[in-house]
Amino acid sequence: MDYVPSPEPAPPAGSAPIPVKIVVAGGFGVGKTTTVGSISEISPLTTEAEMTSAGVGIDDPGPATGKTTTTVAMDFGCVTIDRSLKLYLFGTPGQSRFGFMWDDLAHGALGALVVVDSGRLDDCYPAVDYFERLKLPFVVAVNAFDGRLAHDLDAVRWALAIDERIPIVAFDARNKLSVRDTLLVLLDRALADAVRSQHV
Ligand SMILES: Nc1nc2c(ncn2[C@@H]2O[C@H](COP(=O)(O)OP(=O)(O)OP(=O)(O)O)[C@@H](O)[C@H]2O)c(=O)[nH]1
Ligand SMILES: [Mg+2]
Repeated sequence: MDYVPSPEPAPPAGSAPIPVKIVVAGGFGVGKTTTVGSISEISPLTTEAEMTSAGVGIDDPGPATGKTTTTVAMDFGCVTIDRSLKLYLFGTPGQSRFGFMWDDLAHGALGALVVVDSGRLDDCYPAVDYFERLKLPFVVAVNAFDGRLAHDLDAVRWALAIDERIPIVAFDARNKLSVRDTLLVLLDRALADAVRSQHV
């Protein structure tokens, strides 16, 4: 008789989903707050402050975003993936002067979504580098501003020297399903890393 694997045991009726912390990180103005807001099933907590003339020449969000505010502490939102899993999303500030907050926000996280704007790769390298050094599972999510990428994914991987084992995907930060699919890639990645570490 053929072996039939037993199905995943369902969580006991009424049990709460397991909470999992995910960081949404990346450079200035790449779409982190938008990402958290698109998927969150609660009204996201944001800490936006008006950008002032003091940031001119320092904070450049690119020509076309119409960006007038920036995150000064964090974004927070959550999304239930299924009966057994609920993700708590913590968005980082993007400006490098708030970099000291990243360690706290990454503490205890299962993984990170590193959001990238393919038109401003210079701003994106530090985030990739940070998570490589932290050894936290991460996925590089290239935000297709206005539905297109300034460079294709292979070029972005090359330019940011992203290891071939790190997944890189294109997504739309304003689209809930696109953000969900990207988070699922991250969960797959984190699970694969956890399984691999059990076998070494
Ligand atoms: N056209 C377009 N605009 C976008 C997209 N994603 C974000 N934006 C806009 O880009 C700007 C920056 O988005 P945010 O989500 O605030 O970026 P952020 O990474 O949180 O920015 P900081 O917190 O300041 O680092 C906002 O004006 C958004 O409305 C996109 O996919 N397409
Ligand atoms: Mg933000």
